[in-house]
Amino acid sequence: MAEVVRLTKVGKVGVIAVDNPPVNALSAAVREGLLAKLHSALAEPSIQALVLLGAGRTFIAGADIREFDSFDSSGGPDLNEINAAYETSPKPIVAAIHGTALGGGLEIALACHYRVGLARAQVGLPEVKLGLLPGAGGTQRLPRLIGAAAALPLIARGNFVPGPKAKELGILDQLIEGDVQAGAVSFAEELVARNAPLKRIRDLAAKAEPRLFADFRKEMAREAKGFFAPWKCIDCVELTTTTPFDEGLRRERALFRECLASKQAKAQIHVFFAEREVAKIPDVPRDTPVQPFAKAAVVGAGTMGGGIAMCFANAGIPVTVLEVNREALERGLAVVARNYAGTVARGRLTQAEMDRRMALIQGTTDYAALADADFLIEAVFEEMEIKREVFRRLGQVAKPTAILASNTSTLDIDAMAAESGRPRQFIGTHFFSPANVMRLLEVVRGAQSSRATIATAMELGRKLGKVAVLVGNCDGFVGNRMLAPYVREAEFLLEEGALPQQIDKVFVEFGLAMGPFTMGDLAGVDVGWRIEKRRRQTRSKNLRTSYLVDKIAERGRHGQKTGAGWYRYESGSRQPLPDPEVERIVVEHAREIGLARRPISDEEIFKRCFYPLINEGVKCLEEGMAIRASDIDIIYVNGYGMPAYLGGPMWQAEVIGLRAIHDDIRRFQDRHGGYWEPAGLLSELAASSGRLRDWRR
Ligand code: 3H9
Repeated sequence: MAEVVRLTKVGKVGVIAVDNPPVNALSAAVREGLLAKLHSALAEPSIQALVLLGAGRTFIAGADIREFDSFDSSGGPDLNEINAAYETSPKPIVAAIHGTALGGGLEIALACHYRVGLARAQVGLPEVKLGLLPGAGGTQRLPRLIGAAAALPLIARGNFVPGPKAKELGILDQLIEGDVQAGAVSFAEELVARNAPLKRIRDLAAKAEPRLFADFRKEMAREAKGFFAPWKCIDCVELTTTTPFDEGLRRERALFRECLASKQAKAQIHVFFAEREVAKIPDVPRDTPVQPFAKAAVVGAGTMGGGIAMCFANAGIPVTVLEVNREALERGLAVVARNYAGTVARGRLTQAEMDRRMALIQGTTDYAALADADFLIEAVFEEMEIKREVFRRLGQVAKPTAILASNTSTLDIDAMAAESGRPRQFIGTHFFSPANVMRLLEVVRGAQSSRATIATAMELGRKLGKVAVLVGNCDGFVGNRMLAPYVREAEFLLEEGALPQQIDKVFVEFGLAMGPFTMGDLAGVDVGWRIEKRRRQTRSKNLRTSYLVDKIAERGRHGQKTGAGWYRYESGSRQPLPDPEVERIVVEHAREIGLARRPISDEEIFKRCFYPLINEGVKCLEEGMAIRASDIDIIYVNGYGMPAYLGGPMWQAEVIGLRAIHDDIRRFQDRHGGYWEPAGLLSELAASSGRLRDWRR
């Protein structure tokens, strides 16, 4: 078997190369190899200095995350032991970074005496994104090297630093060009030639302004709300200013273990792997040819159309936006310009960059101007007749190879595909609002979408910086379909005795960005109402329907945009305020339908709303609307304000227990009948103690 760590000699320099594809993760075998090769090199008198590098496309991307389930029994030496051996080596060691040096990979580089890298190298301590902290000295060495102020955000946010910035910060001693091994070897030879000192970061003192940590904790309050690891990261960095190195290292490891044992880390690691799984489509192999998309078109310059056009412009793809008339077009493009100007004003975009992006967006009122587009997305009003008409026109003008897509959030993709006359080149691309901000893209597979069309839409998502999830064609697709019963039960609970603020609080405390009524106000009460009215047309008369939303919407309470919905809003504020008027409407409505309101517990609210959402997710899975349970989690983490530390609804289902959920659903079925039928797959897995995450159709 090929060695995962090799030692070769270039003149006086020993080169230790880690070769453990795909990312040189620090598996037990690699850790063993790193120590063994160091000992060999130290014992070899002709070697005077060492270079540590990674074979393949990365340096070392960190600990082997797959070994974390058996952290103490995975075998091989501990990373801290390896780092100590490298740091105390009497021969100088240079880490040579040509790709990513992440987590434990950067930690070992920090234990080396010098670091050099290519401009395209990336370094970082992303452990926090896995619900962890750097547990092999990263929190103790990086602040000592570059100062606590610079190290804090890198460790607590986990962002990657490109080579030139790493040089500027002092993480890299030198940027090199060309072959990384050759550059690092001559750097090492020079160290030997001038008898350079062995720079050991552990011996440096970390400096920090007195207010640094208090200020940074304040800065992180919102973005790290509910998360465990970022706060522990900050604690660890603070230790460098108060505690000797060895004691700091011990405390860091204790906190690392605390994180590793947490539910949050398990959920976040699940999300990490789920994000990688989501791109894998069983019947669309990775090498499926992708059609080039040099030019795009968007029909509709409303909120969604404008946002989608911005996505293309942000990715450097020219896009033509079509509207029915000049006024609507100009209004839409003005909103786009205002959005960009806001980003410029906040200092997050240069004026020149804004100008470049605006220049990529062309407006038109003439369908003929869309003839050269490769990918055309419809984002008009959510009405089937209007959409059919758009696709009839697009089918006529688009070039023969073009792919047509609809941004519908609920309507039947196949009905539109039929209208376009090219169902094989038809697909759904469901963006989430605001389209230029939200990461999620549901790619909706039509009955006849070709593999190339699917592969192209998934690739487009990646190009636009989205997480694309392939779903099936059903009402609401996956995300909104699951949301429907959650919102339905929330409205029933209002009738039975709860108020919007009580229900929302339960879900905010659970960790969601907002509860169902704040979400309804944000999306527009009228929008949900319109969808509900359409669904009523096909709903069995035996099923309970709430008409409460009609009473809110009919009063013009359409949500944030009208200053009132399920809440009221002060002028210019997005803060939902409980409204006595809503309470009056709710109480009056309950009286009218003859329901005696009762106190409702937070536990009932949680189960009544969240369990049907899970149940619907399981139905999506068994019907093949989602490929795997973890895809559904990705949808909720990226598009529905569920924090990664909850892992997504399907992950949560297993945390709570499928059996417990199933039994509660049965109990609700006895009490409320109707909607409360457990999904067949849920019953099956509950009975067999099976796992959603292992289930495939
Ligand atoms: C740590 O270091 C803890 C220490 O501080 C303390 C210890 C005591 N392990 O992302 P890709 C797999 S925590 C195992 O598609 P890319 C990945 O699942 C670690 N597997 O490639 C995928 O598998 P598959 C801190 C890993 O080019 C394949 O490699 N480090 C690991 O788009 C390709 O991955 C991190 O958090 C791993 N560490 O991006 C870095 N990493 O083909 C995590 C990847 O079966 N990694 N895999 O689906 C990354 O950020 C990206 O993978 C990277 C490459 C940027 C490196």
